[in-house]
Amino acid sequence: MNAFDQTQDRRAFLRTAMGLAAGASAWPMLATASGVAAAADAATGTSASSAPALQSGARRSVIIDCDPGQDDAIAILFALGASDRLDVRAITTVAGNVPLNLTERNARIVRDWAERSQSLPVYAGCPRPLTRELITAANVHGKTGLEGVPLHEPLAPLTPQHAVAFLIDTLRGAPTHSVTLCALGPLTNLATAFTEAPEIRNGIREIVLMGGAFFERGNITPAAEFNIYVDPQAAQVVFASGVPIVVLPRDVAVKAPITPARIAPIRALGNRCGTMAADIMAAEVAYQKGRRGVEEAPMYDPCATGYLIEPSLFKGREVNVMIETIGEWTLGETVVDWSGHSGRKPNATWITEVDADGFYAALRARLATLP
Ligand SMILES: [Ca+2]
Repeated sequence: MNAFDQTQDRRAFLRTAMGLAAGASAWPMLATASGVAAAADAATGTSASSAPALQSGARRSVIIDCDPGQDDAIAILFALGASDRLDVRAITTVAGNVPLNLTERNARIVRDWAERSQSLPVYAGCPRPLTRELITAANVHGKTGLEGVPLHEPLAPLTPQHAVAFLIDTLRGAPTHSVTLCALGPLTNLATAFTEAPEIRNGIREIVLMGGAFFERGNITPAAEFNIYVDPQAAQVVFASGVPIVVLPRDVAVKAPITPARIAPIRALGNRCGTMAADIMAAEVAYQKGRRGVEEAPMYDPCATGYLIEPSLFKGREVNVMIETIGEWTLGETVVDWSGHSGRKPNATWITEVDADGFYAALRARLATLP
């Protein structure tokens, strides 16, 4: 561990000691509202210059909660390239694919690629799942979490507030049903915020998340998908929250696989963000080729931002989803009542179909607007 990591670890520890261990009342509820407003202003300025078809009212206010992570990085760039549709107000990070000190650092590196170092705040959140030990996917995403691309020292620091405190602050002050949460990692930050301040659910328009598997088998165990498996207790809190949820599961990720033929037009963009995305996708395909002998990789997190940008590319069904939190062999399984046997009320829209060619065309078009 180098000096940078040690510093990050100590900072993460201090934040946790100040925040989660002591409860919401001890969290610094300082004036983030002004920080968010400044970020929103900057984002609006960006969109005005780069997005001619800006339509007022159609633009969603979004917070991206993530664990970058190769596919998170592409998902973030996809969202930032769609500033006519999405007002990305902040990135909150959580432990998942790699430990928190790396996910928050990687989020700051990705915003640098998009030249949003000053106008897009990054907050670090929970360093471990609610009750379980952290399981990472460093075998897939590499030791840094962003295997396949050169990494620089981030240009700007974290915003010094716990991500959960930021979520509570922001959602409390938000107009009713106004903020979309795009969740791309384990749901620990969201569950902690909902538990500490249940009233903040009122500020949320929708949660659009990547996670789960039903028609496809799991990817971390035979039964479970990684994001849900890492923190099933958190996932159950979120799915029981009553907030509208759209799920982009493995079922749809495998229907828009990354292939060399789909990487080529993105690489041909020639800009920094297109090249980074292409290099990451190539690393994902190389990993799958080594592991399974096939030259394609599932497209995970970008499906969630893709849904926010072009919902007409996706199809799904309103269903009841429960999370297995005690199973001996099925921990973290998403139990989807596709046929309505249970009589339980639908609590999510489960996406199963995507227009894959349309999706990659949209991704390329959005990456093209970035530096
Ligand atoms: Ca992720």
